[in-house]
Amino acid sequence: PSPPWCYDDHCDYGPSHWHLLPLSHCGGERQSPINIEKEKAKVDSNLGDFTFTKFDDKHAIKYITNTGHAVKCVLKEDLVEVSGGGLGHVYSVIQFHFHWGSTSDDSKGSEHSVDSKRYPMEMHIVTKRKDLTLDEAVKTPNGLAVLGFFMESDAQNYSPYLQTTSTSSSASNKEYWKKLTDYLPAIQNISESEVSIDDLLGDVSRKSYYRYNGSLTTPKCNEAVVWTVFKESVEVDHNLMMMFPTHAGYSNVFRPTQRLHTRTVFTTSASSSSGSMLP
Ligand code: 1SD
Ligand code: ZN
Repeated sequence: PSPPWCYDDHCDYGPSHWHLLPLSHCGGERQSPINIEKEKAKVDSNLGDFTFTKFDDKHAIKYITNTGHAVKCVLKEDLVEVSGGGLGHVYSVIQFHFHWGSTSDDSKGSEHSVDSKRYPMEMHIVTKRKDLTLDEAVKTPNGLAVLGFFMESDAQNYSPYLQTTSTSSSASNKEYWKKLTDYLPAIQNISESEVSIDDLLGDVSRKSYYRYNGSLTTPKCNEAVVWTVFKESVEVDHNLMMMFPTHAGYSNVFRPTQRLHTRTVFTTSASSSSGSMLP
């Protein structure tokens, strides 16, 4: 078995040593996460709308688990799907999970950043090309597609002094996040849950996003991921968001920013989701 890795360089294999792990790709040149520079993102007209199948299924989660690095919701196989969005293949959702910071600091926790802005949490919906096995997919440049959503604390909006730069969806999802986080204290033995991906995402726009070729953000960092990072963030009740570091038993579970090297980040064309068209 592979030696254990961690996020804080307090074990033998912290992020700066992940590339030394057996069969690791972590030292490659298409690694994730990255900092996305808005000005440098290239508009790609192929980045159309996604089709989300069964994202509203309240019985899609098979179980919820604490992996020691993340809280992961594993879905029933070949049920929930994603296509469109310039992906060129049908992908089935395997699982979704979260990366977070700590209870004392809302300024970090996400893996990606946009113009160096980090968010307190990021949700990853991990999907696999339907025509490949998982073994094949992790060896194929577009074998996996991960959909990343930033979570933003609704507490920010209570302060008249703090202005958020991104638009975020309203907290219409609070009851569902409560449902999910209610599971956290007993996270090791969860089997059923009645919450859908749509419930958690609420009314966040899924039309505006960034696209780039990258990797898994955990060892062995396979360079098999087509990344989608959505521009609009999901607003989550601050106290509920804090349940993750509180109950999981660890904080700051995000990989440091990786170099872009020769890659290009693509973007959907500027859309109506932010900014007013009025004079
Ligand atoms: O961090 C996850 C990891 O937990 C695992 O789920 C992997 C997929 O097998 O994906 C990575 S990530 O790249 O989606 N962060
Ligand atoms: Zn992840």
